[in-house]
Amino acid sequence: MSRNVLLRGLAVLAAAIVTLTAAGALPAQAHGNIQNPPSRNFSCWDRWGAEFQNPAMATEDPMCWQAWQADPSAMWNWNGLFREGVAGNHQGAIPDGQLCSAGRSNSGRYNALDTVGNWRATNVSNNFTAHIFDQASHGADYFRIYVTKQGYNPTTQPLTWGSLELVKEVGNTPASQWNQVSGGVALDVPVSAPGRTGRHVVYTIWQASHLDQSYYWCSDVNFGGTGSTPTPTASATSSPTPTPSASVSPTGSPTPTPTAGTAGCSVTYSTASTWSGGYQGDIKVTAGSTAIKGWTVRWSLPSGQTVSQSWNATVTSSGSAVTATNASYNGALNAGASTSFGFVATGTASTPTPTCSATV
Ligand SMILES: [Cu+2]
Repeated sequence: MSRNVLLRGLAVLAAAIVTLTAAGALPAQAHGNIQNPPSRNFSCWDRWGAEFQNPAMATEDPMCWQAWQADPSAMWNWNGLFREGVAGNHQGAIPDGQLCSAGRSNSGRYNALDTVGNWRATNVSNNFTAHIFDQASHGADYFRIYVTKQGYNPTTQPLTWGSLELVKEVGNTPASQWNQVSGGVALDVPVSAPGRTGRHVVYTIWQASHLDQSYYWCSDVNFGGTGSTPTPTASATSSPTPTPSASVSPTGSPTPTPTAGTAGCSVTYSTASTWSGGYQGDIKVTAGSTAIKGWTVRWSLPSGQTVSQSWNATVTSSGSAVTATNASYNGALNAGASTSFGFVATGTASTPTPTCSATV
């Protein structure tokens, strides 16, 4: 976990204490989650934890909004979505339609994650990498990663065991074999889910090794939804070769500060998390003093880096130059309003200076 995330966590914790109405809503300390493609509750925490009472969420991100309204502790405890004592009989323990809440585990804390609707989805290619974060170095007896079959529509159908296909199994993997990262250990699991396009759910089961403790995560994905580059793997052949190009690189001008009285848009960049060989960046777009209809953000990557995944924007790259344009649902912003998008890139995190242009 990066310092940014830790600091945000502290800010969120402070907010939680102020607004705490139910006991037991403090974050648990030592579990984990899939951070990419992010699970529903990790994603909602990541995007909205610092402003979970912002009413803009109701229109910008209604599925996260309903989850926060139902039980904010499902997001504060993004790392605690597990059951115990299942003895490997996951299908017996979790009824159809309750897969994303681990069968209404933890006294129903996570029930809203089962709600059917248009959850924000992460754009992935058919070969992608599952990035799993384990704060307590539990390690894994095994992982099972399922992806829904082509034809299943997560925006209108409840998730059932019959809608899933097991596409990846990982055997016993003690924490010593995971990557050491800030705040714990992490494992990158290559996943192949051929023959799929559009919206799907990735369902990950992590059988932790310290107890009979099983974690269940629903990640919303969109196969082939962008021009983002494929997840880099040794066998990838279609990754563009980064070629430093002064002519298409951003100008490197300082990040504009959101200022009242300025038309157009401005951006702020933050590194959400880092791990060995990659990092996640978040970019917040804020409209100026007038409403805008769409936005384009440009920045440059250090030589050799590529963007492998993105969400809430269409991200394309040409050499080291990256261009992100708004998704259909987050282009229109009222004066002073903000939205954000994210991406995963290879390499070591740097601090880019994105620029923003708006259509009005
Ligand atoms: Cu734990």
